Amino acid sequence: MIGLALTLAGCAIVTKAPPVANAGPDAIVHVGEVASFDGSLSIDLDGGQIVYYHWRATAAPEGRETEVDRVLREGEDAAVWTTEWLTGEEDSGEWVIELTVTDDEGQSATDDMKLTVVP
Ligand SMILES: [Ca+2]
Repeated sequence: MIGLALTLAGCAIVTKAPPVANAGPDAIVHVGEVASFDGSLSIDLDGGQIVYYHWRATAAPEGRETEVDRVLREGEDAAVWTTEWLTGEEDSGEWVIELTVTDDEGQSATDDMKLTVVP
């Protein structure tokens, strides 16, 4: 009975848990290509739903610093998306893209991925 009580107590703890963000693997794209992002492996540990995805740049190559903090895509349907623009020569270098997910209880989590644009 002690074991059962501990199990039930454990369940009580996880009935409300924050999500875990997964921004997907680091990626490399060539100039002239689109970039794809996949945050679909993000999960809510208590079985809830992730209701909002928010992607932004947190680091940009030299000369593109004005892009830092720019929101790239957000919304309930923004788990998986592809840029509507082609990368240009000026985008060459390393970017850090941060994904923030929010669950149905308003709790959030972040993860980031590195996007490298090569000529
Ligand atoms: Ca939750």
